[in-house]
Amino acid sequence: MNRAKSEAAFASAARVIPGGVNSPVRAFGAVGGTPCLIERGEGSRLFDLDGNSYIDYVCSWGPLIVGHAHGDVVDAVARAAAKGTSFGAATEAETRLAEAIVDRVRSIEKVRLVSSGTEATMTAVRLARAFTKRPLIVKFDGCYHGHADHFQVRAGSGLATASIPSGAGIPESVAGDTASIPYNDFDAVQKLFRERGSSVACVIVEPVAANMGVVVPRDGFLGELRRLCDSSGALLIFDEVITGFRLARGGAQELFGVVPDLTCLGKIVGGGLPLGAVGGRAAVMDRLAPLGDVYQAGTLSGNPLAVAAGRKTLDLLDGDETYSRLETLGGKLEEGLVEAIAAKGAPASVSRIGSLLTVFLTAGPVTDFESAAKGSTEKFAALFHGMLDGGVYLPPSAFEAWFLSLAHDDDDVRATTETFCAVLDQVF
Ligand code: KE4
Repeated sequence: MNRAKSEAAFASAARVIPGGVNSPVRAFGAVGGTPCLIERGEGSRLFDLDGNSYIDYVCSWGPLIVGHAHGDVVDAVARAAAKGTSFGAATEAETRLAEAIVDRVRSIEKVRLVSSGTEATMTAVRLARAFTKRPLIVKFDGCYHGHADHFQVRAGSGLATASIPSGAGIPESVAGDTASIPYNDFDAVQKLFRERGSSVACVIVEPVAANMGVVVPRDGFLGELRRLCDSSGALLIFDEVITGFRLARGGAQELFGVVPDLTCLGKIVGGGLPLGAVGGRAAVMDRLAPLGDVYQAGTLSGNPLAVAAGRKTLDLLDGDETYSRLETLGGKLEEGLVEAIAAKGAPASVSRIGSLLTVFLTAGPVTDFESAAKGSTEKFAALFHGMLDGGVYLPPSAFEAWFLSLAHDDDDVRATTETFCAVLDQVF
């Protein structure tokens, strides 16, 4: 594929933007080569500056579950923009979106709108520390909760991709209050609570991990976290920035039947515009200023355009068929990939739940970050570029999820699996 215009444009970007990108995962650091600069998106496809078209499995890392440039979302944003882009004052639209979130997510009685998933998770942890008067955060290796200081301890996503287990610039005095243990490891979490339970403010967990690749919780794992938090007085925080409104109308907590104290949302809730949310029990949420003494603020929190995009996206997900369609399409894609792997006899495996999936270049099973990291990054790079040249845009990292949308169809799945089958021959 000719990507001359992207290469020239990326060189310009790199002169004024660190690494040429405004978020590290967009760089092709782990896979090599020059990132495609995108001209536009339409439905399930991206188009780069050179006019190349790709079936998109990044979907802006999850938000675009109804597809790129959905007419109803674009119209909603345009109508909101025509009335003004930001007021720094309350609007009814924020209330309507908050009501829509409360209606969908059973654990949320009150919700605060913010501008990113990181702000949501930061606020959730601050609330937990204030509510419990304890310092310790428990997270899981390979899970990613945004780039706030206290989360950058053996985190997934871009930190794992760039092999930066813990970011520079974070003093031990901060990182020392974060304990990171293996995901799905009952013994490790029970041991931690035996030894330090009285100091634990919260356990924050991706109810389905998607930042080490997709790793589903072992049976009973989320319930055990709930039990341990209840017995110790710690709060359970579900980071549903990826899973929220994707795995079910009420998120992963609806699917697994475990109720957290706080839920963090992002991505889909903003419909592709900057919006996150933190919600939960009123007794906890009411500690937020101006009611309480936990301070959180944001100039553009609840921005009218992001609220319009998010509300329209949630409305579009309300069709009866939404989640069965995503499940069916995800199942077809998984089936095609598994068949190709079996036909090749390749040491690879597919991990999927609903419209989230990952191809691990290791036979598996993959149950945590250590097993996820067994895949060859060199072979992943070959897979990534083979798929890209075949017109399929995968996340440029072995530690991310492939995202399907309602705009993907059977033709996309067929083209993807055919390309995958051909590329496997180049990889193995
Ligand atoms: P943001 O601050 O990027 O909106 O959200 C942070 C975040 C929090 N929690 C989870 C479970 C997340 O996955 C994320 C962000 N996800 C990454 C990709 N896996 C965002 C992509 C990027 O960093 O550019």
